[in-house]
Amino acid sequence: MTESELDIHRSATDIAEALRADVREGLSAEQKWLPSKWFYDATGSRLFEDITALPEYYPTRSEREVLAREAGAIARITGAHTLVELGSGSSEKTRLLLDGLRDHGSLRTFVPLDVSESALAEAVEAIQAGYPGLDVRGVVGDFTEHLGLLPGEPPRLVAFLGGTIGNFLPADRGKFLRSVRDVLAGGEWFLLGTDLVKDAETLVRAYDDAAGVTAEFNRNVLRVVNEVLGADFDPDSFEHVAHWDAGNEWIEMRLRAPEAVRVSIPGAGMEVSFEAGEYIRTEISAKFRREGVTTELAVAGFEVAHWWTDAQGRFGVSLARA
Ligand code: AVJ
Repeated sequence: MTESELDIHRSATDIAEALRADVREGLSAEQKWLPSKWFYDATGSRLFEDITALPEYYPTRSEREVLAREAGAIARITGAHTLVELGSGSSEKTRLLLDGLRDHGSLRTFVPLDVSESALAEAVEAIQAGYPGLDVRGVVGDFTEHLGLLPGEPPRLVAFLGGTIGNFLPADRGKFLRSVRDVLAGGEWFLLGTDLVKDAETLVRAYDDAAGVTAEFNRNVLRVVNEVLGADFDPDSFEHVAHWDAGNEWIEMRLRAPEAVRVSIPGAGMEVSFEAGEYIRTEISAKFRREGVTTELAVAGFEVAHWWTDAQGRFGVSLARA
């Protein structure tokens, strides 16, 4: 892996600076919170890969079922020359799309974008080895900030898979969808994966697995804050909570301090106190309904051309035209 193969929009100082700002804002709020993107250092990215193999975590398998079934159709409909994947992680499901586009004969460039440099570097290497002749341009960056810098020749297909759209608060979601629409020309494509509303038990189990992998993933954000900002969180003392908010139709992950504790975060110049039972909201993972997805895409300036789900109706994939 040579450096020129990764386009890095985030240096170590950028990262520390951005984390410091988020920690200062989120941990001084009345209801403490941290953005979920900070889960994904090398350890967190690996833990997330482990989550996707858990028996309780169905979204990855459900989405894969749809992509395996529809990749050929997606290639035929879009005829994309460039596949851009936002938050690509290991790019494992992307292979289904790459295979479809390659077999169709239109694919030239693949642009995976991810905040995790380690996950991206691995993915770029693996994809390059598996697809000789494909121009792979990895971009390390934050898809909320670096969308305008995407390379690749049109028509492009931007894929945002895994249900990661659910990690935005509703207002940010609208802005994000708009920003995707704004970097595309009319007639280009957006492929969006959305986890769907279902019974609470299935949902909560997917975010609170018996083996405790999701709990470790959740606590990893405190390890990241310790490492980058020199904080003295005791991650193991915080309890993992996965709460289904039926009103908002989202899963909320929390880290709960069972006892009062004071934490020092020198890199953010702050001390943070927790009362017994007080928690940090570390992630929301919104669940969707077909009508809601179609409406939100329309408001952002897309037209939904296709809607597919897995056989059990657990996960939805929309193909929308800009
Ligand atoms: C990959 C962001 C979609 O919200 O389901 C998995 C992350 N969090 N288990 C999700 C996650 C807890 C995941 N996304």
